[in-house]
Amino acid sequence: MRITALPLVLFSLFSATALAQSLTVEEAQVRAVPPGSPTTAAFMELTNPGETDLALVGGSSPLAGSLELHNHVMVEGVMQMRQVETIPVPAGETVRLAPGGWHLMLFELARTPVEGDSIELTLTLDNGETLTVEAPVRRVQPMEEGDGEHAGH
Ligand SMILES: [Cu+2]
Repeated sequence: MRITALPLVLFSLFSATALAQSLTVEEAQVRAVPPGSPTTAAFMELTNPGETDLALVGGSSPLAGSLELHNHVMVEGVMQMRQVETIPVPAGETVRLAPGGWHLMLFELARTPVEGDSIELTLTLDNGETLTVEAPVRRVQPMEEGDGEHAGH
């Protein structure tokens, strides 16, 4: 009895977690990079359907030794990449992580992500919640505008 009850307990815990999930993640993808590249980037759309402002505060991936939140900013006419503490996702809004803007930066890659791979990404929110998504590896177009030193990255 005790043994058969266990999966039910686990199932209800997972259900509770899923119901409590406060951000939805769509279009998650990891950029395909040439062999030997030390870094890659991940992009996605984060939607906050709730009434509480949220923010991404960190993340991790089995692919990467470390993961940082980044943004691109214009500095004296040149697009530069900056590490940021948070990526805000205000209540009722969708925030797009895309080339030339917000993105996740993956460092110390365990292997080269190639098209067809699926990469696990775990996102940490400021409310303590974590979201895990599977992101396919795609060839992502470089940012449409600007040709700063981080273009194509
Ligand atoms: Cu970056």
